[in-house]
Formats: sequence, structure tokens, C-alpha cells
Amino acid sequence: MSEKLLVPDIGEFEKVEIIELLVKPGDQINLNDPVVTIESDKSSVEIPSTISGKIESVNVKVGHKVSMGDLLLSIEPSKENSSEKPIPKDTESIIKQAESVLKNEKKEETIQQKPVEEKKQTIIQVTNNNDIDPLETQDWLESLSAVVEKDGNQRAHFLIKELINKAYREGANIPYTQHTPYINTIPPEAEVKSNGDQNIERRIRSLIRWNAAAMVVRANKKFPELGGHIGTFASAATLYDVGMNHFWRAKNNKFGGDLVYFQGHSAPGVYARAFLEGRLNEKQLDSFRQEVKPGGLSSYPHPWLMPKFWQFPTVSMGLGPMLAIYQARYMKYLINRGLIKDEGRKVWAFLGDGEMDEPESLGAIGLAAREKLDNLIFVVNCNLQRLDGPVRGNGKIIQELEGSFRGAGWNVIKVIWGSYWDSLIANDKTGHLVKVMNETVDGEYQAMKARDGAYVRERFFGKYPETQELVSSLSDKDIWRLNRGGHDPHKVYAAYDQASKNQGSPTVIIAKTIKGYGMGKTGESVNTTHQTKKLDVDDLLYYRDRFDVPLTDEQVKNVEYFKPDEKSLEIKYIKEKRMRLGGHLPERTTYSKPIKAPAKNIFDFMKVSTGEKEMSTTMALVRMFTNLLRDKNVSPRLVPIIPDEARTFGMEGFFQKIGIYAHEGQKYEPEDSAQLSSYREDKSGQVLEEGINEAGAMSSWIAAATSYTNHDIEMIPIYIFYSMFGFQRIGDLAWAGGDSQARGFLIGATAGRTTLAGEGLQHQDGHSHLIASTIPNCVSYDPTFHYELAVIFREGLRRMHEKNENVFYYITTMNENYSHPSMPKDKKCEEGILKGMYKIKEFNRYDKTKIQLLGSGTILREMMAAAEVLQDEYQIDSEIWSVTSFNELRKEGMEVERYNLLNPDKEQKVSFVEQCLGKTEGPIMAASDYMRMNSDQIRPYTNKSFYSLGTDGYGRSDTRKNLRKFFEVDKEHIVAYGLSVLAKEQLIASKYAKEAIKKYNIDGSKPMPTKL
Ligand SMILES: Cc1ncc(C[n+]2csc(CCOP(=O)(O)OP(=O)(O)O)c2C)c(N)n1
Ligand SMILES: [Mg+2]
Repeated sequence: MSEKLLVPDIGEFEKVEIIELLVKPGDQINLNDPVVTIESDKSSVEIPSTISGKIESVNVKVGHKVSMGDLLLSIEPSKENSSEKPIPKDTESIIKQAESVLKNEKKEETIQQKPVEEKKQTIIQVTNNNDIDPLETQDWLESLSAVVEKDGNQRAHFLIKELINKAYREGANIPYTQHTPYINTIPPEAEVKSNGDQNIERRIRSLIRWNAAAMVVRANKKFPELGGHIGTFASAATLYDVGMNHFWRAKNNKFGGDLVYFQGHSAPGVYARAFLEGRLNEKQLDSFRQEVKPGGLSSYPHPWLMPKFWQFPTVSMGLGPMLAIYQARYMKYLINRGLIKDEGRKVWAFLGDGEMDEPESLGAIGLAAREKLDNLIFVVNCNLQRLDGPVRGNGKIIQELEGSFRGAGWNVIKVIWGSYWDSLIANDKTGHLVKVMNETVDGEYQAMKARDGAYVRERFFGKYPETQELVSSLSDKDIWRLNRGGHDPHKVYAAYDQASKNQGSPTVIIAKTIKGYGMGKTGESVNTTHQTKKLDVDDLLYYRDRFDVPLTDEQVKNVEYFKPDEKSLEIKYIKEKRMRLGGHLPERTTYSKPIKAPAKNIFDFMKVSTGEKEMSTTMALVRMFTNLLRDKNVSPRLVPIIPDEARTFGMEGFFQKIGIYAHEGQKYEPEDSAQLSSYREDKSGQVLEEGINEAGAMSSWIAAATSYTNHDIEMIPIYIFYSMFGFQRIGDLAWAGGDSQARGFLIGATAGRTTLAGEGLQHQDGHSHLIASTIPNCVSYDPTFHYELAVIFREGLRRMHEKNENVFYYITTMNENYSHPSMPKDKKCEEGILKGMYKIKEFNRYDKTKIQLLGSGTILREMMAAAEVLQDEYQIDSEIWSVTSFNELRKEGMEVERYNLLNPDKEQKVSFVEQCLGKTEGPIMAASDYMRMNSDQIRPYTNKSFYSLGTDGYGRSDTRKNLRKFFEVDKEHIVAYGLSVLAKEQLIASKYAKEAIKKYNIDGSKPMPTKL
């Protein structure tokens, strides 16, 4: 018995056109194989088969219009179908999800039950004056201690939670606990100890400190303008060293490697370690910040400038945290899609406490917790200072960050106090020490470290008799030695160890340090630390002594580097540690295989006219994607990224077809589950639906676009957004994308100042191409017709993903519907499309007066319409050029001009613009839906008179026609301006232009749109 396949529920659409038949009678098909593609005026969607079997008959043809319930085809079902009905998809995925959640919960449970190993007996003295029954309080606290000792912290945590819940239910006023006391999260007895040799590690760290400072001082001695930073790394040295010696595993042929985002300003320290490891030599250190000659060390982490070393650009504050979060998320995405193995790799990000004020720094921490990114570890170096002064003079940055991260659901580990404090805290029976710690603000903490032990005794311990007493047996020197957690390798190790083992949530380690640690009076903990880049001889001698660097006074005066002999214990140790961790870090490599570009004819359907059918280039793009998803090489590598605009762009068909990535799958049956384009979330979903979050979407794009180096798998990210919320919104991330050598597509949809008619000033983009042109490795296009888009897109795939060129593409697509012509047969057309212009039409009827009309995007069509008027009504011939990229033309023009200027004696090259236009007749008039500056870019590369029209000024809402009239890029203005140009060039009489201005009601007294 044959089964009938009907048109499923396609939402509100009726009479939707069949644009493709994907099967024919006799074909064997499987369940879910697409059989036809239908297209509404907004989007195209494939209809999948609901059974496997052999096609008996196809009842529709291309061009037919169908609605829900119409018969598409008959299928003779194969045997497997008949035995048992498959479990409906949703139910199946819900069961799978439930099973995996159960598994995870079990895993979490086992971890939670692990008790803390040993616990000292604590005697609790309750002294709070507000306590009406101290004995009762003591009972409770001792019970709690007993639970911690017997069953561990997690059990204690559970009981406290239960108590709070109970109290809440009984109506008690529950205090909001955003913070924990100002002490370390990990108590000394729970610290996991490092197996490293602390003496050697200290010596190594001292040498790294010295060499890092020396390289900045030497560079500035030579060229004071070079700048650099000593204080940042000085505060972070231990944080890096412990990671480098014990935790961060490098990429090699057995393991994918941990990914470390280094704080930008600590670059000298990273170079100094690479020097000891033998990766860099003295000459290279001496070329710090002198990058013009090859081999120089870049000021900050820049993969573009040091492509074999740096992996992540971080120096624009706030980008590192976001990029790291989305990197960790993307790593899980690759794992859940089965594209890479789960090897327990981690993403570590080092951030400054001042940097945490960037909204971007905290902007995505909710996502990290929601997605349970236990592969992510933030380390915030809280040296309490930023550039100008304290981060929170009147408050406490550590507590503030703790609150934010705890609130977001992170595992927070505070590393505030070093080991010298342990006994003091243990002896703080009255709680006064913790009280002072809680009460002291960061401004005071900073000031204390700029002074001495006596000052700390007076100002800190002197606050209460109890704390004064606590340190009565310590000398001022002892007090000065009380160290901060971030400088204590034991505390840092314990925190890293716990962070690495944490499951189910991301971890932030908030470490307290001293800015300019060890730099002495001129550089330690003072407000000017950040910019200290020169140390005088006394400071250098102090620094040497502080860290016992084995250099003579003379060597110190010469600011010599120090590297122990290759056979020394230090060098052996440092190398051995890295060998054990798999190799060097940071190191940028790639072993990914290129993706074979799809067959040249894959987009041939876009090279024929759409006839009467009108569509936007956005829709053409979505059609193209649908085809790409059928290419077995390309399809799995596509990463469509959308910030809550899939329906705007007609991409909702992707939800069913490839699914939306959701690490927990879909725990609910979507409201629209019966529909063809139902909102389908899936653990192995392919679409990154980012929500209203352009910065996050761009961060995802960068992660996917650099997948070839960070995960050794070439991926093709396609991020499609409202063009106005692209470069304008996330320009700095795009710049970092360029620096990262990202490869992928950015699609500025609904682009242009006048195509998105009703949306108004904030939505209408007339400048994204100009911003795109500022990024050297961004290749950008503004195509008009579907075949242009097809040629550009395929070439992008070839260049980036097959040939592995380090460029990325920005393509604008519009939402204006029009019919698309066939691709011109001229062989040069394809070359022209890619280089930036080709002749699309010529009017030669009168052979008298001619004008060259250059148009791009939707305005090309206004140009074409104007040319007809010029011919029919004014006997003016014209040649019309479709300019797919003013940006690309300009790049080529600049290069040719430079070559010619450098080679005045050689045969002069001709720019592509001039090759196209040099021998043509008449002046040039160019226009686009962007500012005049867009088309003006090619003005220098032609010897002809050149005029441009454009959409300078704020957008506004109105009809498309009125907007084009307002910005003077409609066909009427093009005709009138064209005639004026010809009159100015003395090719026709001015009266024609005057007449046209009158005829088209062009108001000459209207101010420039930029002034309106
Ligand atoms: C977006 C951005 N704004 C400003 C700067 C300039 N800047 C560089 S470092 C710095 C202070 C950094 O303080 P913090 O984050 O606390 O790092 P620290 O050096 O103290 O570790 C500033 C303002 C920058 N690099 N990026
Ligand atoms: Mg700081």
C-alpha cells in the first residue's frame, strides 16, 4: 500500500510555490530526506519525507502553489517503516535529554559527597554584642563544625540551605548573602599541595620577573617613546607561573591543548618565560615593541603580528572575557556536535580588576553559568589598581566581583591571603581580624602596601585591641611579610587545582595581589605604577635584591638579562615542566584540513533569471545556504549564527533542518511542534541562536572562525545580522577578529540606508562598508543580483576554507524584493564581480553623448532605470557598471598607484578601475545606498571627471521611494544630476538639467540631508 506525503503545517502561509523537486519516481529515500523545496515571499524551506521508501509518483511540479494538506507525492514504504512507528522526534529527544541529565546529576552527586580530608578542632568563641544567647549560638556553631568535619562542606552547605528554606517558609527575614567573609574560599586544611620544588620555582619566577622588567627598561632606554608595562606582570607573575608549571597543557599530536587568554599588559612576562624556555633569544627580547622589522615582539598579544606565538588578542579591555566565554561555549558545541573529542580541555582567561568595569567583561557571565561551562576558568588579578588609581578605593572589588559571579551562578574561589596569614586567622578567636579585613576598604589596602610594616601595624591591626594583640609578637618586618594570596604559590596552586576539578559551572578565581610587586618605592602599589616603564639604578638594585637575582651591581646598571646555563637546575626544571604538560604555550599552530569548495556549478540555479519572481538578496542567500547544506563536505562545517533574527531573514526553516544548539537539548515540546519550521533545540544542533546579543554572536563567530587553529578543524561560520547592528555595534570585536586571522562570513542583512524603509534612523545603515574597509583583511561586497552573490560567496569559500587565506568576508544583502536577471554571458563578468565592477548594460542608440553610471546594491537598479530615461527622453547613451565592491576596487587602486610611484622608470600599471573606465566615453557618476565616501573611494584611480551620489545623513522612516528621493539617489535625481554633470562637462546645454530639475519637482533650496 502506498502512502501519501502531504504538505505539512507551514504556519500562516498559503499557496506557497514549489521551487525545487528533489526526488523523482523510482528514487529510494529515507525518513527525513528532503523531497521538495517550497518558498513563500519570505523564506524557502525543504519538506522532509515522513517515511522511508520508494517514490511512486510525484504529484507536483516546480512553480505549483501548494497549501497545507495538498498531496506532494506517493511513496511505497520500505519494510522497516511498517514494523513499528518511530517514536516522534520530540519525545525521543526529551527521553534522551532526561537520561543524560540523570547521568549528570549522578556525576555531580558523587563529587558533592566527597568530605574534606582533615579538619582541625576549632574552639568557637562567640562575642557578638547583639547575641542574646551566646551559649545557644555556640551550640549551633559547634554542631556545624561537627558536620563539616564528619560529612564535609557540601553536607554543611545542604543543611544550611535547608535551614534557610525552613526559616523562609516560617516567615523569618532572611539576610541576602551576596558575599562571604573577606577570607580565602579554600581553608588551609583543604588546600591541595603542589608537588613542585618551591625553591626552584621561586628562583625561576624571580628570573622571569627580572627579565620582563629588564626588557621594558632596555627598550625605553633606547627609545623612550616605545613604552611598556612592568607593574601588571609584576603583580601577576605567580598566577602565571603556577599555571605554566603545573596546569596548562599544550597542544600536541595527542591532545588539543588548553587555551589561555593572557592579560594584554602582561605580555613582557610571557616573553620573559619564553626566553628561559629557549623559545626567544636576547636579540628578540631587545626588539620588544619594535615590530616594523620582522621578528620584533609585539606590544601586546597580537596573532596577526606574531602568528606562531599569540593565539588571542586581549588588549582591548573587556573583549578577552567575552571571547573566552564564547570560546568555552564553542568548544562544548564542537564536542556536542561530535566534531572534536571531549578531552577535558580548559579555557583560562586572565583579567585585570580594572578591566572588570568594562560592561563586556561581566556581560556574558550569565551565559557561562547557564551553559554550565565547567571548561572555563577566569582568573581576575585584583591588584586593586587600574591606570589612574584604585579600582574601588572606597569599596572592595573582590567582594563586589564575588557578588556578581555568585549571583550569576559561578563557582567563586577567593584567594585573598597568603600562607603567612593562616596562623593569624586560625588564632582569631574573637573574629576581630576578619572584622578588620571586612571593614578595610581597597584604598587603605593599597596605601598599606605602598608604606611599611609599622604603618600596617598601626592602621590595620591597630583598629581593635584584639587584633593589635594578635600581632604583638610579630616584628614590623614580620608584618610586612604577611603576603597576599595571589603571590603565594601554594594558595594559587590549591585554587587552580580546585577550579580544574570543578564540574557543572564555570569558575572564577579572584586573587588579591599588589600592583608593581617588588618594584620598591617608585613602583609598588602607588597610583602611578601602571605607567612606570623606567626604573632608575636604585630601583633596579632593589628589585634585584628583592628577588635575589644573581647579577652584579655592574650587570644591574647595564640592565642585563639573566639566563642560567642550559644545564642549570632552573632551566632543566622549567623545560621538564613544560614537556610534561605537552609542550610550549602560548603557541599558535594549525593542523586542520582544508574544506573542498563546492562544485563550481553548485549555485548555477542562481545564474538564471528569476523571471517574474521577485526576491531579496537576503532570500537568495538563504536559498544558497539550503543548497550548501546538501554539500557533504561543506554542510557539517557550517556554523550559522543568528542573534534572534532568523524569522526576519526567512531562516526559520533551519530550526527543523539542522536544529538550534542547546547543551541540554529540548526539555519541552515547543508550542509549534506540529509545524514544519518548529523551534527545535537539540544538543547536536548546528545553529547558534544567540538571542538579542550581537557582541555574543560576534564572539561565537570569532571562536568558529579561528577553529582551524584553536581546535584544528576548519569551520565556516556565517553570522547574519541587521547590518546596522554589525560593525557599528561590535567594531572592536571585528577588529580583534581580523587580528585573530578569522576566516568566515559576516552577512549584513537588511542593509543600506533606504532599503529598510520603515525602520528609521537607528536601523538604516549607510556606512558599514566604510567601517569594514578599515579592517585590512576584511573583504567586502555589496552585490545587487543573486548571481553576483553566488559568485562572491563561492569564491569566499574557496579562498578562505579551501586555500586557507587569512581573510574574512563581509557581504551586505537587502530586503528589497525585485526580479534578478541571468548572469551575463561575458567571460569577464565573473572576474569583474570579484574584482569589484563589471559592465552590466550599455545604451548605444544615439552615439552622441555618453555617461558612465556606476551603481552598487539596490541603487544599481535606480541607475539602470535612470539610464533608460536618459536614453528615451534625452538621447543620452550610457554604460552601466555594477560595482560589487568599491572597497576592493580602492584596495587594488592604492596598490597600483603605490607601485607606479615607486617605479617611476618602469612601465606604469593600470588600476582595474582605469582598465574598466579609462577608454570609455563621458564623465562618471557613481551612487550606492551608502555615504558618498563609499563610491568616492575610487575617485583617485580614474582620470575622468567623477561625481558621486550617496545617502549621507541620518536615516528616517518613510517609504523606500520617499527615502531615495530624500537622499537624492532615486532614478529622478540620477537623471537630473546626470544631465547636470553632462552640462558641467559642457557636453550638453544646461537647460536640459534645469528642465529635469523642474520636471521632477527637485527642490534646489532643500538643505543637504546631512543637515536635516
Ligand atoms: C578598551 C580599553 N580601554 C582602555 C585601555 C587602556 N588601559 C590599558 S591598561 C589599563 C588599566 C588596566 O587596569 P587593570 O585591568 O586593573 O589591569 P592591571 O594592569 O592592573 O593588571 C587601561 C585603562 C585599554 N587597553 N582598553
Ligand atoms: Mg588592576
